[in-house]
Amino acid sequence: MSATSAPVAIIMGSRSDWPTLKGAAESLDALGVAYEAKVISAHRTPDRMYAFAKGAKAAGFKVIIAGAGGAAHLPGMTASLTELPVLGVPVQSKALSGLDSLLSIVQMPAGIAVGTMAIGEAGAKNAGLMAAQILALSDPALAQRLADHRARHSQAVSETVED
Ligand code: RP5
Repeated sequence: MSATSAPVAIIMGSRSDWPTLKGAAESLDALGVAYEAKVISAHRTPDRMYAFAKGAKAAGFKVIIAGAGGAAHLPGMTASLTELPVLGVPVQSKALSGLDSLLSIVQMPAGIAVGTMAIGEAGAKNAGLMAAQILALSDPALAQRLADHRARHSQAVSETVED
């Protein structure tokens, strides 16, 4: 895998996951954090998943956001192949509304960690924020942008119930 200047990789099992995972991209855009987005399926492109996960740290990535739906083994399999932190986003499935995705990602046996987010767009947006928070531990300028972002988020909440 070629070197990257983006600290975050957003990977997903299908192009059909992008409408959900772009929530993570939007959070990262808002905070000025670069990312690369790729379609990598654990069961349809296992060799691509293996090559990506094994090479991700050496390529320069610091955090991986992995989204998938249904039998969503992409986050756990990726986490098993890299020491980088992996944030799993359960994509809302047609059959079970994402409960299948959630349980597939969240129930990791002890020993390999995946940080599991909420189902769907909220989970993807929060995955972007969490990735930025991890990076901000060693990036004071990003920490300040995060603090400003939170302040704006808070200020947007009106105390009154009517306009
Ligand atoms: C999973 O199957 C993907 O993560 C996606 O959420 C789901 C459906 O994929 P498509 O059939 O739309 O490609 O692997």
